[in-house]
Amino acid sequence: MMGLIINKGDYKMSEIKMGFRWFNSDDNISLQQISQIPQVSQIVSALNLSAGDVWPLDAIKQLKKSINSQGFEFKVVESVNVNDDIKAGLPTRDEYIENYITSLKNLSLAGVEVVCYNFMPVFDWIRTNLRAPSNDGSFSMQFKKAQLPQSPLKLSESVTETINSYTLPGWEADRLAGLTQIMHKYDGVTETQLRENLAYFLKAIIPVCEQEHITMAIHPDDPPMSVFELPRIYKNIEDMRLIENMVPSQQNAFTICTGSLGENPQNDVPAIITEMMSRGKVPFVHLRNVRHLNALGDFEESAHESSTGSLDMFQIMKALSDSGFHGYARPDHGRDIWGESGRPGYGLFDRALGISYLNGLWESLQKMR
Ligand code: DNO
Ligand code: MN
Repeated sequence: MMGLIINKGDYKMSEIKMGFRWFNSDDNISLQQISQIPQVSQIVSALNLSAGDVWPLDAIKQLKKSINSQGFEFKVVESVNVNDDIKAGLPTRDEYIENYITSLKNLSLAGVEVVCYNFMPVFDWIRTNLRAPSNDGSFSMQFKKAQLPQSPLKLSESVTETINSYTLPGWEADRLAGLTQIMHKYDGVTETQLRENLAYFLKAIIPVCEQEHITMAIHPDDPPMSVFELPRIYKNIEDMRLIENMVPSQQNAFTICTGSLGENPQNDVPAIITEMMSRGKVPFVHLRNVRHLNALGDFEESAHESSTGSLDMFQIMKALSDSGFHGYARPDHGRDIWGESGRPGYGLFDRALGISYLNGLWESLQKMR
């Protein structure tokens, strides 16, 4: 009879600390609602500040307090956005880097361990349709290269119509007003130059991260290709190796976003996980599926289940489990289902379904070990 008792400690050789992204005072979802999803221990959040502002310690502590008061930990920040002057390598970058360092020190004082950021010029992730209807009455996001207009302003007009009062990151009204000017900052900035600018930034901040025990986790470019003729430098495993070598340090690491990398059918996501895990470079993962529409890189965001998309989520979870993952994870974008129509990709229902599915895969993998 004793043999039937499964001692959790026997199979817990890997551990996934599951989180949920929460947009703080800008979110229509409450922490209490999130606390009703089984097995979520982390809130992944950020202060709603402009890229380049210092994150004040008081405000961080207040955010932490509200997160802790619902029984969650606040160990992962997403994102501390990098000002365009740093990405474009302008002379003003040093001032912004100083601010960034102050923010990192304050985050460390509040117990934050992982900082997710991205190095995409001008925009964050981009889609050509934020609310494409499916036959079952759900809505999902799509990217079709041929539908990308010449000008980003045209895209913003067409996509913002569909998303109530929410804007995509990087598409805020005040930024759009100065968009032409921001785009001009990148005149002549090639991929090589952008890489040099990332290296400059990392060389300044990673020694501080080593002291403060903060791991930087860069998020892939989404989609993993150049858009609006802007350079993009985290699209595949080759790019990741280049970023790793800019500053060899355990603190210079990656957010592996299975959806963003997996949008390119050429990217073998389980292999990327296995290689980067072998060097301890995966503190944080975003888990989501995508459905490839063709070989050009067009895609639609599907539900998390393998059967609904092009990625094999079992093989992805297995790669994490087999390589001894002990980090933080969260479901990424979901569809809009059951009449929900809030922030694109970040509704409550489909992400909660996603977590339950991912946790199911994880439990089986651990018990089978
Ligand atoms: C896309 C999303 C993004 C991501 C930011 C990170 O896959 O996860 O919103 O959070 O680009 O800086
Ligand atoms: Mn992601």
